[in-house]
Amino acid sequence: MARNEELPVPTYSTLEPVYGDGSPLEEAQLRFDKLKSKFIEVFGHPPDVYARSPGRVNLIGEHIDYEGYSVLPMAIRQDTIVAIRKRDAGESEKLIRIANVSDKYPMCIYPADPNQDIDLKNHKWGHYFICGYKGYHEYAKSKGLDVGVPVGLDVIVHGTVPTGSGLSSSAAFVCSSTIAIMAAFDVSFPKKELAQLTCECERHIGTQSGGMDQAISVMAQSGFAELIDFNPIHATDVQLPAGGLFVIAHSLAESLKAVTAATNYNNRVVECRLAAIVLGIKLGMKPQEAISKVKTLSDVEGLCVTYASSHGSSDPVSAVKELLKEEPYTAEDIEKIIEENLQSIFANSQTSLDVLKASKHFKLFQRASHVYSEAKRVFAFKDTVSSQLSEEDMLKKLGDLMNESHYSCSVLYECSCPELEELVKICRNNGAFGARLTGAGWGGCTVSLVKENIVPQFILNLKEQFYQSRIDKQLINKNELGLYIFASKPSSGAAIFKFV
Ligand code: NG1
Repeated sequence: MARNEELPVPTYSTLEPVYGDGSPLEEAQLRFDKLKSKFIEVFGHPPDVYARSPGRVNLIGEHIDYEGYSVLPMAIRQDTIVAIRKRDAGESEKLIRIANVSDKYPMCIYPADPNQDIDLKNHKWGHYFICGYKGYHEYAKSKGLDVGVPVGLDVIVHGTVPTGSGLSSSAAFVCSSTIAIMAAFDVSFPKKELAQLTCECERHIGTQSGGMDQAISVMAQSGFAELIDFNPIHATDVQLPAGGLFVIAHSLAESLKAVTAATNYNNRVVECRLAAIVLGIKLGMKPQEAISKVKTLSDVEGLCVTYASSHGSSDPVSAVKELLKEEPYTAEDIEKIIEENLQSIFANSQTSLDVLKASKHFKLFQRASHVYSEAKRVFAFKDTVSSQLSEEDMLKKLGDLMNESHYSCSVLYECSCPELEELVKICRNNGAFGARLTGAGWGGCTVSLVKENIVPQFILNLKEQFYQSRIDKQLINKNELGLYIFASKPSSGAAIFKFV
């Protein structure tokens, strides 16, 4: 049997294979009906095809995918659906018109030119669709496919993944857009190619994303979390222990990743690259060699381990402790070590140059310590899940690893925020085995591992201790609480729907 990642995204003619039965199916049916009627109302025709892609919660392995390390997320049931109709070459308007079922998002109109630049200074929600559009064309061309002359596309979107929540609403949107475009053009790629291609698509928005979110959104299997490896992309099913559930809770601080990239997300990507180059040089590489060859911390892990083993350890963090200083480095400090000016290293990447402009110092020790220790925790988590421990001991051990991960994200990687800290504390006080921020951080959600039989009480307690004061201040509406706190089981990945 072909491996999951070699298969194309499945195409269904009914909703059951993805949405199951009962109320989830009824809800989905309503969403699709609404999409279709809105499509006809706005564009005068029904859509040709629909694609859906889910959000995800990352259980462990934060900010290490772009350093080449494996991560362990699971897909959630919330997803983005994109309905699309390709206009005929003869139809006059060569425009991409993107509307949304929600009135919060006004229609965005773009030219059909796949080589257009995305105006990053003027952020619009429709840009994420154009990421998929550009990425699809680049990839199809690189594979020698005839993409024909640009034609107009009519598109309507409906998403249920809360935005800015660390649950990957952006990847759900980029993946569903790319898959809808492919389906509209009658093209299909295996999931592993699609996972890589959609990751590159999303970089058009200006974040130097790793590939976790797109990989899980495309490759998830219902009932399993996935251990995702990169270079090459590969997903291994991970059966989570019975008796525990993951509860996702929103801190209500919105993380605007694309807007804050220069000081937050991309800043960390640049700091990791600099830490890796400096480590490479301290471990014997010539500066020029390190600059040209070392892209990520995983590239110098071998050197760090060799160094550590000559000092009685096998842990790359011990090399970091010996070789990097804890005080933040200035640009001049680093330039002295690498014998090159920082601008020239990143000359090909405008988003990295933006980071340099926005940063006065670089915390190389802290970032490298986080990445190496977090990478180890992912495998410890995976090993614990497949160990012979009793259910209770297993859940405790997994919880401890989640707590350690949060500490590292908060203290070493500094991607937490006061609201996340408050919420994590409340989750732990109410019986979670472990609780941590999930996703990029700086706002968004926490994920807690909770004994299944206390989940309803846990949710009630969080409502009282975290959300009630926010409801009183009218930050959220009490009827919408289910959008901000919910338990989730691993859901299925992307799918295409063609109804006859
Ligand atoms: P979210 O939580 O979707 O912003 C981001 C990156 C991931 C990963 C995590 C941190 C994108 C699309 N996703 O996720 O690749 O690096 O942060 O672990 O940029």
